[in-house]
Amino acid sequence: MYLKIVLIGPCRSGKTVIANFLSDCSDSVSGEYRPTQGVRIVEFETQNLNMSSRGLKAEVELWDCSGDTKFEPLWPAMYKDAHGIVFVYDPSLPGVASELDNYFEAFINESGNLSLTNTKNWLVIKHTKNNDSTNTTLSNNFAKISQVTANVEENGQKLRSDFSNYLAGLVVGVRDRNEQDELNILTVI
Ligand SMILES: Nc1nc2c(ncn2[C@@H]2O[C@H](COP(=O)(O)OP(=O)(O)OP(=O)(O)O)[C@@H](O)[C@H]2O)c(=O)[nH]1
Ligand SMILES: [Mg+2]
Repeated sequence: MYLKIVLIGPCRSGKTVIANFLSDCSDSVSGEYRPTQGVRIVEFETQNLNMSSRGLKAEVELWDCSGDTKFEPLWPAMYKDAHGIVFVYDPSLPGVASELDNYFEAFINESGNLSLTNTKNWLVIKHTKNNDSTNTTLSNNFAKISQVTANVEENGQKLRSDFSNYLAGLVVGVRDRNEQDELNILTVI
């Protein structure tokens, strides 16, 4: 099974660091900030997901998107045919709540991608890079979404397992939808 997942959120929130970590490209965080130019796609296979998805493997295509609005013309390519969306934010950066609302509007409300309107296919990662205690409250758009807190350096294992649970849910959802599609075809025939 193939899954396309979009990673979006403000600049400097750590999307590239998280994408590298989850795809096993890198376990270390280098201090140098290199903004993603447009989008970068990393691919990996899921390993052991949880019980409900036992036996199901997925090829994950993680779209590590730039948070810069100058790349807005690329947004339609980013959300097209995506199965899931992961919002990443750093609560210590200013203005992130309204930036997240902008992505929400474009990727969920206006994209026309039905998979992305299903709250089960969303994940919010609150990424705390340092021990800054500044906090941010997200708008009501995000009230129903499961939110996890991550810190790649201090507890990468937790991020891996939270992400794995999210993937397991996606895999089961996509499988059920495929089965339903097959049933629908059979009843038409
Ligand atoms: N110490 C520490 N630094 C981090 C961590 N995550 C990200 N950083 C740093 O924060 C900066 C931004 O991280 P990126 O992952 O490049 O941010 P991004 O969300 O991909 O940004 P754009 O590509 O511009 O949208 C870089 O300098 C990273 O090294 C972390 O967990 N710990
Ligand atoms: Mg990046």
